[in-house]
Amino acid sequence: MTDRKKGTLDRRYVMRTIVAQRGDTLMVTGLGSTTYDAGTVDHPNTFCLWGGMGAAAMTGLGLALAQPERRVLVMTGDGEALMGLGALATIGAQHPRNLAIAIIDNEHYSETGMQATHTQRGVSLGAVAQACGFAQSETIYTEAELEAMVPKLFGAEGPFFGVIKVNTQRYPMSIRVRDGAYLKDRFRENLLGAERAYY
Ligand SMILES: Cc1ncc(C[n+]2csc(CCOP(=O)(O)OP(=O)(O)O)c2C)c(N)n1
Ligand SMILES: [Mg+2]
Repeated sequence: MTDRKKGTLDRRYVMRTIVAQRGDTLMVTGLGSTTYDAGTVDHPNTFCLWGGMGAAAMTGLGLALAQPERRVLVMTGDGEALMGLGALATIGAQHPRNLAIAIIDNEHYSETGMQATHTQRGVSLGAVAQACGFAQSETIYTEAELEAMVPKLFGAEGPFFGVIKVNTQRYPMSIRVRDGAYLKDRFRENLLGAERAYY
């Protein structure tokens, strides 16, 4: 199964559209661009990995298992997801109902110079997730499809996997808060309260 159509969606439009409906969802963003995209809509309920590659899905799984009453959404890039592909097998096996993963798939490693990723050569992350036993997996290309997918990211029985094909537009690599320890503490404190956050 291959994804041969080209993405035309704008990644920042995608991020804004999804975040606008997040409610109290806990979000994890992957390294590089998804963290920069989310930075434009920074939120204490967002934990950004920023520079750690291949760990977003596993971080989301841990959070989903630790917080079964909360919805958890991981938003990361195709390159980042490809680096931690085994995570999808573990998520399929664990089957957390409260976890969704959205891949911003531009078919490139954009931050490091736009090298092609495997998805440009026909690897379908959506098909991998499906084969790993995710409850649902979809690959989308259009605004209408995005509109239909957003409620599923926040409400469909998980694990839900959404591949969002975007264009190759690059944006400034900026992050408002650059202190990783602070970002971690802010996320924990917001989630657990100051009493429990540091035990
Ligand atoms: C272990 C590791 N290897 C390599 C890098 C360098 N690196 C930073 S961003 C990036 C590309 C990420 O690509 P993708 O996840 O597709 O994000 P996007 O295309 O949206 O920028 C790479 C290879 C890194 N940060 N960590
Ligand atoms: Mg990419």
